Amino acid sequence: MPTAVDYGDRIPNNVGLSEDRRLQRALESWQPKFIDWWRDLGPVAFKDNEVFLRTAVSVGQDGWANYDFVRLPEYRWGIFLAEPDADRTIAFGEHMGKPAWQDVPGEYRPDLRNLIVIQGDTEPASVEQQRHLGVTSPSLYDLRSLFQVNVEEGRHLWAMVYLLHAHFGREGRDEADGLLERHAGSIDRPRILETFNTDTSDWLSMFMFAYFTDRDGKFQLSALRESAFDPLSRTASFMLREEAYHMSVGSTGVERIVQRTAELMRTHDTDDIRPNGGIDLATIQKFLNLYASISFDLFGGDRSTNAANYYTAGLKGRFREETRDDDHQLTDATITMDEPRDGELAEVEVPMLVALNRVLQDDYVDDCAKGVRRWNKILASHGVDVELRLPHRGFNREVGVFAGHHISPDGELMTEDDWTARAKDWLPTTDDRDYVNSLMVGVHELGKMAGWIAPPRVGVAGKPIDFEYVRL
Ligand code: BYC
Ligand code: FE
Ligand code: FE
Repeated sequence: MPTAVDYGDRIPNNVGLSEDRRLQRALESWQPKFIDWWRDLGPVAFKDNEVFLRTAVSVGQDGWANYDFVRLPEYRWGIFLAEPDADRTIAFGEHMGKPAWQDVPGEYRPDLRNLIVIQGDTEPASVEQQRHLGVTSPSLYDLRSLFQVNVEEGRHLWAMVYLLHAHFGREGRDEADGLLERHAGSIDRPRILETFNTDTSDWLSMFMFAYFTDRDGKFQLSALRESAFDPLSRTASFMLREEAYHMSVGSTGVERIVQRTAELMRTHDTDDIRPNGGIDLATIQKFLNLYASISFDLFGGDRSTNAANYYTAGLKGRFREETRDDDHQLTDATITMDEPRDGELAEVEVPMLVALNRVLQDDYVDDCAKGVRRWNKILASHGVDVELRLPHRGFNREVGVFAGHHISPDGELMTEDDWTARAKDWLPTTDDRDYVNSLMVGVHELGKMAGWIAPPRVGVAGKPIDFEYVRL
């Protein structure tokens, strides 16, 4: 299978699409639906401006992407799988040691299809959630970042649609259509996971989403990369390479806000920097609490027989499965986790197999904490003695063992009344949102930056920060 991407085809790919006419025709008939969807529900502003974007040109380690000016609707969305490993064997579960599957075993068809549909549903959802953000971008640099993330989420949709068309027959084609029919926030046909129906219409939300929610993408894709179904593994592998950039948009975005906030606090010697046009730390913490908690929900139930079945079948592994020195069967393994019991949080021992969503979430939380530490270093370097913190896992949860309980960001189990009375200190209020929205005035002049965020440290692909990333 070629490493280089074939841009000669209508659909760029490295899967030899031109050798499978049926599949090629099926995907070519889906393509105009995708383009219509992009026009209707993709970015609303700067629709036809040229944007300095990276496009994948190879799946090899070096020089896999190039940068050039492209109009968004003309972006070459394609199908790229990481290089195959002909000797790849299954790393866990009951089929461990056997060759990875190139096709879907009949017994696992419904489960695999389900996982692929759920993954695929999130990708266009995020584009829909972010569609108005171009209007209010704090700079041309940020406008480019947004569009880069958006086109790659569009490509991630292609990655899942390819699997559905190539491996799931008629049902797969119907599901591929469904991915364009559900919409973020729609009353009648919402996106499958609730987090992808929420409002992400300001840039503080955008950066928190890219930090916390795209990072769920990293961990879910890492678990799918372990899959015995090799095409899924290889496509997840390549998606992860793109994903790194999305998370960096989030982490540097929040970092730049924190930087600006700290500067304003020092200059004006006050926490109350709203009169100076900054986003106060209390507001940043509330948005952090919100996006962390709705992203914790994306791991599914803390106890999940689905997760156990996926693992045993070899469909979905753990983060970096091969680096774990256990039997990769987990029939006797246990973990301890906290959960609400008799009015308090208790440590309970649970078979690891049914707690795999929690195991993945543990790795995710460790990863989330790294950025928070970096943001706190910036605060400390400005002499600010307040720190940002990740909320407790049980805070504000709708899914899993904490759902229905009322837990503070510090992890205190409370009555509903007490929790509700304090919620305004923990989550963005209407007033907070109004204030943040009042700052969302697009800055699209060359070299200019909105006042509530510091400039980035470096530009993109060796270009200066004040480069014309989007041609106006
Ligand atoms: N909302 O056993 P349970 C990304 C359902 S992000 C609504 O607890 P399971 C991206 C569940 O479907 C990564 N429903 O959970 C980021 C099940 O329904 P059924 C996306 C939920 O199945 C930013 C029932 O509740 N990828 O890429 O072990 C921008 C009981 O389920 C939710 C994936 O998620 C929820 N939050 O785990 C762009 C990977 N949670 O089957 C992109 C694929 C659970 O009883 N998905 N339910 O009808 C999965 O691995 C699993 O489906 C989940 C749920 C981890 C999501
Ligand atoms: Fe994605
Ligand atoms: Fe992403």
